[in-house]
Amino acid sequence: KNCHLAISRGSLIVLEGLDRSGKSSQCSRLVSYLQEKGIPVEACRFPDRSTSVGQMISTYLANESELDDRTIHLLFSANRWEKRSLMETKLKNGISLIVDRYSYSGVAFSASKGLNIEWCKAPEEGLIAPDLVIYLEIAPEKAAERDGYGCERYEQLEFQRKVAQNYNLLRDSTWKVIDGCLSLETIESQVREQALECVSVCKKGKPLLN
Ligand code: T5A
Ligand code: NA
Repeated sequence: KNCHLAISRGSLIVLEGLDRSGKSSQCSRLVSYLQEKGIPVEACRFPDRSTSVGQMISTYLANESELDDRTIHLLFSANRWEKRSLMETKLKNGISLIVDRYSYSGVAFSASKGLNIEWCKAPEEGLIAPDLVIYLEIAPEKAAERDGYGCERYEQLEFQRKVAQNYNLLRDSTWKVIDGCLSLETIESQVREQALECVSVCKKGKPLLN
């Protein structure tokens, strides 16, 4: 009898969308749900403001410092690179990761300042590729009506319109688009369905990709 002792790997599931589209709310709901189902899972988010790079980013987002557009772009990317090996270890140990923003945010936001999109993509090359990207689609005008909008640097209507256009250019086969204007509960159930399917495909031995 064949004994496969290798642990099946976890899934890398990313939530993306405009500011206030509901990503953080859905990430925490999904993590709780998978935990209840006994699936090993952890949450992470970018920017990760807990590191020294993350603190520079946080200060910039709060408009408390100024940085050159390319410099802040590379800091956002560095903030993902500093978590890369830990993420790989966790995935290989069977832990699924629910990630609040990833490279797509990095490219979509910086490109909206007029930086060349290919230049923006370059430093992201070699990070672990997500198995599933859930994009919460919302009109920029609708997002602007939500609580807390306008507090940080990029939360401006004109800018968010450009970000939405750039996200559109980044869509690939890993993306599932969900209407972000539905109720929290309706979105939650759609997110669950997509996540469970993804976890089961990865478990069956889908390789980890860069
Ligand atoms: N950025 C980020 C870059 O430029 N480059 C990068 O590489 C990265 C990673 C900070 C900024 O950095 C930029 C993008 C951002 O501008 P952040 O820390 O993720 O990114 O920003 P936050 O302010 O934490 O989060 P967001 O503003 O994006 O909000 P979320 O997480 O999308 O939304 P959430 O869940 O907090 O919900 C917002 C409000 O809407 C309500 C919630 O209750 C809440 O009040 N809500 C709903 N209301 C009605 N119906 C629903 N379905 C709702 N879902 C949520
Ligand atoms: Na958030």
